[in-house]
Amino acid sequence: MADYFVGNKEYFPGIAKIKYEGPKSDNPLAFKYYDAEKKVGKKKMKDHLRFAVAYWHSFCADGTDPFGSATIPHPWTRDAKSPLEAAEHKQDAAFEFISKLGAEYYCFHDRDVAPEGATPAESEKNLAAIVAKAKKKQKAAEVKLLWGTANVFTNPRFMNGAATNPEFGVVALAANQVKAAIDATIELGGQGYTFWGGREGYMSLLNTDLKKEKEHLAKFLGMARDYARKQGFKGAFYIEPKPMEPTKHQYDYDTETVIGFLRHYGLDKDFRLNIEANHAELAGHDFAHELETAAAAGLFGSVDANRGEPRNGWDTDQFPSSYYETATAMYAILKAGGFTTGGLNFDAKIRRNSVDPADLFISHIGGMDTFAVGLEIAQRIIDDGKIPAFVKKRYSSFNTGDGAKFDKGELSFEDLAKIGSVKYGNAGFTSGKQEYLENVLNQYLLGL
Ligand code: XUL
Ligand code: CO
Repeated sequence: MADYFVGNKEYFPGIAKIKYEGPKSDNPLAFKYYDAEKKVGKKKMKDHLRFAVAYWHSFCADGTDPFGSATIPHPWTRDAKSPLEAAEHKQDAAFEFISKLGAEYYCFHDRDVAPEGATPAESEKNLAAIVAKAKKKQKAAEVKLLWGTANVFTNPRFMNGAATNPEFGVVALAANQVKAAIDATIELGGQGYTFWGGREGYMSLLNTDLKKEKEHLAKFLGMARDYARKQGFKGAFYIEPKPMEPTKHQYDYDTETVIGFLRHYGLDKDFRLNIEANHAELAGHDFAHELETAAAAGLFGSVDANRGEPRNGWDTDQFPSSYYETATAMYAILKAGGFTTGGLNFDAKIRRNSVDPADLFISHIGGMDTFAVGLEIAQRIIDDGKIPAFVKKRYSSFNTGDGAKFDKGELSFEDLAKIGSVKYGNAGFTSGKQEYLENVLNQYLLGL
C-alpha cells in the first residue's frame, strides 16, 4: 500500500491498487475490461487510451448544485491550518487516488490546485508553491500532466468575460492568470494547454460588440501561444468547444465553428480541438461527429470523456457508460491515427448522492472499462474490415475515369455537366445500407 500514497496520510484507506480481474469478476473495485498492458492492434490499451483524471471534479466538486449544498465529504480539507495547507492535503489525496487507479495522467485548472490569494501576485505565489510540490509528487506517483488550464470563469470579476471582456483591465488580469497557468504547465511537463471559454460569449446582443469580442479572443490566444512558445513549450494548445452554458451563446460553439475561427485568425498551426462528449450533445451533435469533423480538418487533439443526460439540456458531466458511444468514438479516434499529445480526460463527476469514498473509484473504473470495450470494438471494426470496405466501395466511382479526373480537378464544370447528361442518366439508386451496417456493428458489440 505504501507504494501508492505519497503524502503523510492515506485518504482512501482500505482501497489498494485497482487490478484487472476480467469480465467475470464481481469486485466493484476491479477492472472488468481495462487491461492496461493488453495489446489492441499495435499498441497497449493504456497507450491507446491515455486516461487522465480531472482534478476539479474528483477533488474539488463537493456535490453543491443550484438547489443544495455540499454532500460529498472531502477529508483532505479537514485539519488544515491554511488554504495552502488544505491544497497540499488535496494534492496528496489526488496523487494517491490517481496512482491507485492506475491512470497515467491528470488535468487541472490553476484554481483547482492552489488557492486564490488576496492579490494577483499572491495567487501566482500560491500556484508556484503548489507546482513545486506537484513536481515531486508526479515523479513519486508516476503520474504525468496531460494538460493544464486557467479558471478564468469562477471569480465574479469574469462576469462579463475574460479575453472577451468589454473592460481592458479584466482582459489583462485574465492574461496574468493564463500566463501563470502556462508557466505551471511547462514546469510540470504538461503535454498540452487547454482553453475553455467559460465566459467567452454573450448573454445579450443589446450590450455586445460581437465582432470586437471575437477579435480580442483571437488576439489573446495568439499572444498566449507566442508567450508559451517563447518559454519553450512544445505541446499542443487545445480549444474546447461548447455551445452554451454559462453564456447563452459561446464563441467556441462547436468543432466546425472553432475550425473556422482558428483558420480565419491563422491559429490552426498550434491549436487543436479538445472535444467533450457532453458539449457535443448540447450542440446537437453526436460525439463521433465532432471527432470526425476535427480529424477531417487535421485538428483532432484530445477528449473530455463524459456523457450528458439526453433528456435534459445541461452539462451533467456523467461518467461514460455507453459502449455504443465509446465504440463509435474510438473508431473515429483510431481512424484519425489515435492520440499523440492528447488523451481521454474524465471531465466527469460522481452524482451528488454518490457519497462513499469508493464511489470515486467505481465511477472511474466504469469509465475506463467502457472505453476499453469501445476500443476493442473499434479495433474489431477495423480488423474485420466490412464497414471500412463498404465505405471505400461507396466512393469507388471516384477512383477511375471521369470520377478520378473530377477529384484531381481536371474537369471543367461544363465537362462535368455534359458527362452527367450523356453517361449517367440512371445514376443514384445505390443503397446506403445503413441498417445492414448497424446490424454488423451490433454483432461486434455482442462479441459474437
Ligand atoms: C466546462 C468544462 C471545463 C473544461 C476545462 O463545461 O468542460 O471543465 O473542460 O476548463
Ligand atoms: Co471539459
